[in-house]
Amino acid sequence: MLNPIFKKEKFKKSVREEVKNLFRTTLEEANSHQIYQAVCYVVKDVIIDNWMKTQKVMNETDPKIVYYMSMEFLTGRYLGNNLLNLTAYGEVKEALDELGIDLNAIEDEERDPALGNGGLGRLAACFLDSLATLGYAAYGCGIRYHYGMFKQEIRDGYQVEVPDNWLKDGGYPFELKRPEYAKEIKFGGYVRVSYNQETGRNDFIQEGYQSVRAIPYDLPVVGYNNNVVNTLRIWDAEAINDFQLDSFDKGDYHKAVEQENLARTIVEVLYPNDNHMAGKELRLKQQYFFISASVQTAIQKYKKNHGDIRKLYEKITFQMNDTHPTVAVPELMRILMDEEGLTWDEAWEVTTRTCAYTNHTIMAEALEKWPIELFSRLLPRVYQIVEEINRRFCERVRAQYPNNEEKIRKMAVIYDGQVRMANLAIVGGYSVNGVARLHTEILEKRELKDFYEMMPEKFNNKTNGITQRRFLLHGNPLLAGWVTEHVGKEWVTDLSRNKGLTVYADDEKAQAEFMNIKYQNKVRLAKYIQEHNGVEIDPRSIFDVQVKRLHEYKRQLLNILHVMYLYNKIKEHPELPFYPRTFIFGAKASAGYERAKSIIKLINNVGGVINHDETIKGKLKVVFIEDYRVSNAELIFAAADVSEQISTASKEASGTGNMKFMLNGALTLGTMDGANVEIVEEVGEENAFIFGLTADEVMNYEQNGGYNPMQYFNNDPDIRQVLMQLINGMYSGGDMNMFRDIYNSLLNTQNSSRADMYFILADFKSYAAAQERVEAKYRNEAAWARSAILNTACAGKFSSDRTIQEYVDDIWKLERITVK
Ligand code: 26Q
Repeated sequence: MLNPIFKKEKFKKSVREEVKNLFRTTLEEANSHQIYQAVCYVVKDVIIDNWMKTQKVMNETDPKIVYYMSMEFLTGRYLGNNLLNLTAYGEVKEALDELGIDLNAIEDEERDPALGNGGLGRLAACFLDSLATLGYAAYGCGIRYHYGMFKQEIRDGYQVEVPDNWLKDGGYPFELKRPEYAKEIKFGGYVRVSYNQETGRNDFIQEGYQSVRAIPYDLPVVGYNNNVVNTLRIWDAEAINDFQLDSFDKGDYHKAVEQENLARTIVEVLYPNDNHMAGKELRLKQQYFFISASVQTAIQKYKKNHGDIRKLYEKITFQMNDTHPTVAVPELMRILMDEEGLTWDEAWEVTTRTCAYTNHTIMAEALEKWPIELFSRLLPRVYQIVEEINRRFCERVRAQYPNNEEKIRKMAVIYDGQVRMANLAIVGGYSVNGVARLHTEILEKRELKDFYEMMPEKFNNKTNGITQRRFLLHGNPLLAGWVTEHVGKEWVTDLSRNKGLTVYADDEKAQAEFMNIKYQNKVRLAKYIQEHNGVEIDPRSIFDVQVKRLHEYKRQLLNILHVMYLYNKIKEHPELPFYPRTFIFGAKASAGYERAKSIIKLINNVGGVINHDETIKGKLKVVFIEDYRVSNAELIFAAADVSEQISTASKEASGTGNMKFMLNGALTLGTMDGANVEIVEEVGEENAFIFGLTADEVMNYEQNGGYNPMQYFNNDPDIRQVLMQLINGMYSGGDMNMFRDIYNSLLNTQNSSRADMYFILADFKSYAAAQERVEAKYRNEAAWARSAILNTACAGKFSSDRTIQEYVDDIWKLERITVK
């Protein structure tokens, strides 16, 4: 049911009013940004009504609530998505049309909130969308970074990081500051123990600490067509600068200044590391800051309506998005014991029935470990609790596995001077899940084998998903309309309906329509690339796309080396048939990741040479899309023919881009890694291009000390030619050193067991052969169209609605709410 506010005449009047109130100007004189803001405020009015209604229903029906705790929420823009979920997009578009305003242009005025790095942060955003749409009570808990993921500019082929000041000119239109829910967060100092006559127990009192005030800002999470509005609560920091220091420090000017500093720095910026642990003190402060605030809030809310804190787990679950929020375990223990007066055993019972942990990686360099010195200095009371958790757990391990120190070495929470957050999360929670079937198997059989053997009941798989509302309904309106024509509108909340498209896979008319829509989307992307990158590309060429964070394990390097190889082939054999191909890249490298940055430079330089070589008659193009982010991702997925998912098998826990491409009818070119395995299972191997070593093969090599890439260099002239071109100046204006580090990483490094750690040369030929199958298939338009339709048809499993329902059934046990 359309809210009357969106009736065209009413809506137009409201926008006029809003422009007048906000900017003291008329609609005719307002600029696009002002109109964008006015439209947001009109939409926000509707949302706030539903928000309050949802709150009311929650208060009345008292459902169990999941708190999804995450250092990252990569939401992307709000306006378009909110309009769609309110089912008002069409009406608003028409109303604005009548005013001579283009809704797309208005949407483009919105900055992307980029409060996340990549997969993990975007997953959190998809989950919130599905939770609200399915009608489950949920809070997202996160941080209001003042600077999100940096903006990427490419200058002379190099990545340059530009700060992302997403809050500049007056904050964000959809957020709501809630100062009345502020919480105090304490850092440092020491713990004084004092015997309490009344309780007969010790009190633990933190003294000499510094503190900051955590202020929540709420963002609405609008469910699709169901009046539900959940909350994403992100915490900002303010100084407690009224000099109300605890009694020991009265008048301590120096300390007051330090506290101001702490407040200013703590939420200043998102760490731009993806799949890599930065052991920085400030990062641990950020973690405790938002976790303590969120846990305090959850307990306070629970106590409003419930008497017995021992039953907290009946109404609350804390889902920890990777180990980053794991300090929730000891923080909950602390509050239950020190503030609520529970015994250790009582508090442990509650905590281990409330907390649950999702693992997103097995890569050693991403596992969070904190030096005891740092952890105990920053969080003295929390550290005491972690020590006791560790002591009791080791006791259990020793009882179950006598004389087996190997078990302690692997499973202890504190070991070798470090607090191991994954172990803490596993021990302190009731659920441990991986994010794709293969990934969970690797956790159970290898990485977390000892834990799995000791507590198999905790382990489960939840294959990731994506929201079809952003990545098809919003991002690809043409295909969304086509799907609706063929299977009805229900796919928007039930993606399994796409299965109904299967019968059209061989239908000539359907194939032509599908391919025409893909073509229109390729034209749209070509225009974007022309405008933003100044490169002209041919929408009739095959669009072969790899967009994701830049990481060696994701193997953008394999892709670009293969492009260099193709270029050699075309130059040597200009007479051979070659179907025109455009290789499209988009990727940010972490600021300190030098090799990743060199790979970006290499991609750009290869593009620079190939794109300007007239002799190859436009057969090959390479483009690097600057500043890959949620908003341009929507355009990119819609326009892709080939989805590059080429990680070293076993390294990519799931991948979620792979699902977005599939939904938009791209064919996967990938290894048997992460969720690719399940994608191929759904769509059939004949509708994808699979290549390369398997996860078992890779892990076996690794266990036996690696493999020797030299054999490929010595025995394969194509590979040798491409590698030599890294150091002969061909792509570096004669500079033989520009790409030498990349070359070395693949070959010698004095130590062959650390050469080509991601098996690029081992997989090269198999990849090239798969690429030939891509070309052969594309030449047969009917065959390609058939496979493309089947990809969209078989994407149902990969809706985050399905994923969330599994979390609800197996882990969270929530009941649905209904609003109005
Ligand atoms: C840790 C400590 C200090 C600083 C930063 C970090 C950090 C930050 C982000 C560590 C890891 C991340 C991000 C990880 C991530 O995005 N993982 C991806 O999660 C997706 C959702 O499950 C999966 O699909 C991807 O396979 C996985 O790589």
